Amino acid sequence: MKCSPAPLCALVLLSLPVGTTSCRRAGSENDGKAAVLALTDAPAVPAPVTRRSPRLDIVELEVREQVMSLASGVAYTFWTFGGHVPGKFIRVVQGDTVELHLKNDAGNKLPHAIDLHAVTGPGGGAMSSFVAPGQESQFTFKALNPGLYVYHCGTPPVGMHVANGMYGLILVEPPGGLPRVDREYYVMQGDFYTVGPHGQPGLQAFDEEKAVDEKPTYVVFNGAEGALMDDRALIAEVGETVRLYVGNGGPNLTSSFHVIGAIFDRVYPEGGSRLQENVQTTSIPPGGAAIVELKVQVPGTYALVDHALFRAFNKGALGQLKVFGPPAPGIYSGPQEPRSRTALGGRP
Ligand SMILES: [Cu+2]
Repeated sequence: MKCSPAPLCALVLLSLPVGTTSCRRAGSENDGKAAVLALTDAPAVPAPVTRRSPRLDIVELEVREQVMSLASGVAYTFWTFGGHVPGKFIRVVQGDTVELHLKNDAGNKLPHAIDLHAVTGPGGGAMSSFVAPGQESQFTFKALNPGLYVYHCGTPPVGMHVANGMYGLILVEPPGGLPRVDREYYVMQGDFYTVGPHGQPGLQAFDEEKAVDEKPTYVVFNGAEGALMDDRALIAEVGETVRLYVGNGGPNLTSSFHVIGAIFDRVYPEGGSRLQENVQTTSIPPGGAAIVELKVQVPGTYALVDHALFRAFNKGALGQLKVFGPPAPGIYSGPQEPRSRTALGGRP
């Protein structure tokens, strides 16, 4: 066995399960034995995997309760997996064994847990991972089924923990990985419930009655109004194929996910294995996900929306995909000077 750097290897061996003899190397996918996964914050996605052989993946998540921006001038106390909403993106391969470590920051007020929909086992890991502030829990599961799965907090009241932002995605790729694309992004919708009305500035408290009534104040992508707008928009170049890993944390609303001016060439509905083609709007339930792919062919700005449109234009479920490159007038002209029917050879 060869390890580098040596101090890391020594540290790693101390904490590996019995029978494991490999080093833990952050982000490495080539030794086929074990690695600490490199996790990403949305909209970034970890690098694609090409492995065909399973290994041990060590996932380290830390719960943080922290005040962040929900909208311009609006603050909210989010509960997070890793300091952002949605939580860190986890990428493994079918057949991998995942050793999940959940730390609950000592500065937090509440216990938390994680229920991953990629787990086959009671509670999706929620009871095994229940952890008090300042403590760490651990459990291990085998990623039996490929697909795109939601994870979320499993501590009662679960609805409230999820409403405060405790959700993310785990992708279980088939051996060898998904077909290659040019760009991949991580987008996750969630609905939020504040005591103050939409746009009221200042620190806003959670409104349980609105949550129970399923009347959100905000519906957003990636944890905040404007998280995917302007200089934070997703980007691509003409001719590229873009894959979006789209999740819905809810806790209540089903998303009618749509990109205005684009057609999804391929969708894996519900994050499953079957392909659907040529889709305008895909339905993503709370606790569900979809993989959507589109080849961008005309430059410009495309709006990502929940096509329940008052959510998009009045509650925040609006993002942007900016496509750069040469015009493609054969596909889309842009504004034209109207021609008369006479000029077209028709009768006036
Ligand atoms: Cu929680």
